[in-house]
Formats: sequence, C-alpha cells, structure tokens
Amino acid sequence: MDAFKGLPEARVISDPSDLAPFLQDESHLRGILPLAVVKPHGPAALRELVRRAKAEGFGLVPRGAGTGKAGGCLPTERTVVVDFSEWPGEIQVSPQDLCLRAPASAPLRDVKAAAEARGLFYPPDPNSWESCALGGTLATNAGGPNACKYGMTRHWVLAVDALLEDGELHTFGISSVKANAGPSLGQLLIGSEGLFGFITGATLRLTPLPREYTTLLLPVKRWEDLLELPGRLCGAGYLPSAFEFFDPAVLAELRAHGPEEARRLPGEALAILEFDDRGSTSDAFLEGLLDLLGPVADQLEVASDARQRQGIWAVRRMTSVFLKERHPRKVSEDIVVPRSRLREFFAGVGRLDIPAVTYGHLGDGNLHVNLLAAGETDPALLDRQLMDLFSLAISLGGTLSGEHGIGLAKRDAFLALSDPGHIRTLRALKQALDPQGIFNPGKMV
Ligand code: 2HG
Ligand code: ZN
Repeated sequence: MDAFKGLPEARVISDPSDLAPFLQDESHLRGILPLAVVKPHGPAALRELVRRAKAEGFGLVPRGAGTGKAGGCLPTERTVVVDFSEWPGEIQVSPQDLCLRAPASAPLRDVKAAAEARGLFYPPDPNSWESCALGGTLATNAGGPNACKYGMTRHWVLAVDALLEDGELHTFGISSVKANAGPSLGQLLIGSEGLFGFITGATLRLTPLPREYTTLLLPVKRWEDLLELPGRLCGAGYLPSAFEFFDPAVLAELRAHGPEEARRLPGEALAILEFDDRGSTSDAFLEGLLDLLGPVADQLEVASDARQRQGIWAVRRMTSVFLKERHPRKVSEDIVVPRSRLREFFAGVGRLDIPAVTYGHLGDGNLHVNLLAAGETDPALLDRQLMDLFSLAISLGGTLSGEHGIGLAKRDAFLALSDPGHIRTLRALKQALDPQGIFNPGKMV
C-alpha cells in the first residue's frame, strides 16, 4: 500500500503472500489480511504511523512473537500490524536497584536469563516463555505456574515505555517499588492488550534467585482429594511456587496418545508441586509436607536432582502443544475460580455436561478447560457451552480469563457477562486515551 512508502526507521511487508504468518497466533482464530505489516526500528516510524493512521482512518494492531492465546494481535478490518520484533534496545540489569530494563522485542527467555546471570529472578513464566516476547507478556499481563506464589506480570513491572495517541513515547513509573505520585498509568497499560497505546519497553522488578527447589509429582488415588489440596496447603502455611494439575480426562488423553513419558503417568489425577523457599529441601520441611500429602497420594515422587525436576516439568510444559497438535481446532479457556470453590466448579462442569479436559494452575484456581471437539461442534452449541462455562466460573466468584486475556476470543462473552460499569469505564478510558480508535480496534471493548 502506497501509504507506507517512505516510512522512516521501519521495515514494511506488504506483499500479500508474505502476510499469512500474521493472520494467526496461538488461539483458534484467524485475522483479516492487514494493509501491511510494519516492523518499526525507531520512534520516527511510530510517530509517522500514528499520524497516517489518524489521517487515513486505519487501525494499528500490536504484535510481539504471536504466541498469544486470545487473538489480541490478529489484524481486524483495515489495520496495519505493528510488529515489535525488531524494536531496538538492550537488556540492562541493575542489581543495586533490583530491576532490569528491556525493550518490548526482548525474548522473555533472554530477560529471565539476564536476571539469572546476576543471581536474580524474574518470575513470570507463561508456558510460551521460551518463544514469547516481553512486549506480548506486558500487553496481556501473562501468568504461568509461578503466579501461584509470585503473582502475574503486572506485579513485576515498575515502569512502562509506551506509544500514546500523540505519536510520542512516554515513560510511566520509575526504578523503585515506591512511586506514588498519582495513580499508575503504567499499570493501566499492562494487560490492556494495546487498547490505550503500545508498550515499547519496561523496567521490571527482580528478586533474589531461589537456590533450592523441592519438586513433587503427586498422583492421587481420588480426583476429588486433589481439589481440596490447594486450600489445605495454604491453610497449613505452605505456599507452593507452582501447583499444576491434570484432571482424569486429560490424563487419559495423554496416556493414550501422548509421547512415551506421558504414557507412564500414574494416578487417577495428577499434580506437580514445587516449593522454592529457603529450607524447602530440609528434612523438617519435607516431613511436614508429606504429612499433608501422604494420605491422598498414590506413589508420590520427589525429584532429587535438576534432571528429575526437568523431567517432571517436561510433561506439563508440552501438554498445551500436544493437545493443539492432536486437536488443531480445539478451544482452550483459562477461567479462574477461587481455590475454595474448585470442587463446586468441577461438579458444575459435570452437571452442565460440558465435554472438556482440564489441566493448568490448580494452585491459583486458573484452569485450562479445553474443548477438544470444538471444531466439530455446532457453533451455536459451542457458544452455549462456553457461555455456561464462563457463567459458572463467575457465579463462583471467579472470572472468564486468568492469564490469556480477552482479545477477540472472549470479547463477546466479556461484553455480555461483565459488570456494565466495568465496560462503561473501559470505554470512557478508551475514548479519552484514543479518541480516534486507532489502537487495536475491534478488540476487548
Ligand atoms: C499453559 O498453561 C498455557 O499451558 C496454555 O497457558 C494453556 O493451551 C492451553 O490450554
Ligand atoms: Zn496457563
């Protein structure tokens, strides 16, 4: 498209045959052919893109590494994809300030490794951590197993650099946890999925790297017992750094069709627990823990070295990819219910007859309910099943998305099921911050 000729500080892709990869992410959705894909290399490109978007009435869709699960980076009608993979910048760690600065383009694995090289820890660990870009994790407020103890991406962001609708880059926040000069506009941008502006970099909070891990593979004799465990552990003063699980249905799928190591998985249902506190490898800690886990366990396994720990995690890490390869048109959700309502939730799923397999982050109630047959299900029926699922989670004090976000995938349900005041407020903010609606149009609200 001629509109992109002579765009400064940028690489432009506009040949339709090169645009196909930008029509998808890791959701089940597909985008519309964009006008072009622009890879900005500096602020002049962004300034000019914003100017032309306003003047010519097209939208701008942000993209990181395309690993999102809700279609947030997919192009909608008359949009240009702004792909931040070539955005410049270095990762700079400051041990004195317990933080690091990184551009949106930095691979999350490099961010985590840079912290680790200085004996520090950046906890957010979405399943895509080896392939996703930092910018995407900020825009979607990514979660992961460690959120159980450490919270979400937003809890680790001190400052945000962002492109706003004036076409300029602005920084919100400082390199300290104490910054209280008014409400945090940086936090407003985290998890906003590019609705209010585009994040180009951030200053992230770090913490000392854990030095010891106790990792357990916990098969249970009775599935229902597992559902009580997150609450019981917390009640007894144990806070796992991860508490992952597989329900009987997903376990059956893995055993029947998964790779070799998955075929040997024991138990009616299965959990992976990890503790990273100082002292968590001591006999006293383990004895106390085993008192709690012993009665529900069926051949508990404790990893005694890094290789065994890796082995336990490998099965969990490959689950999402395995299911997607086997059921390419599956729909995967990420509802949340409070730990104390897990049993009621699964009873509800059974009553509603929602055909799903479930795994995920039991420790914080963030459950990946996967409808494997979605591609072959009548769309009206599928819609009803999903609305039932979301309504059930909400009725138990939960929400329809714990970590993947709304994007396109959950937009209708989000609009239908949210408190009207919430939607009104988001729309008012959108109107104030992006009156011409150039940023990620057609998403979320
Ligand atoms: C995970 O925890 C990811 O594995 C993906 O959030 C979940 O694909 C899924 O259902
Ligand atoms: Zn997850």
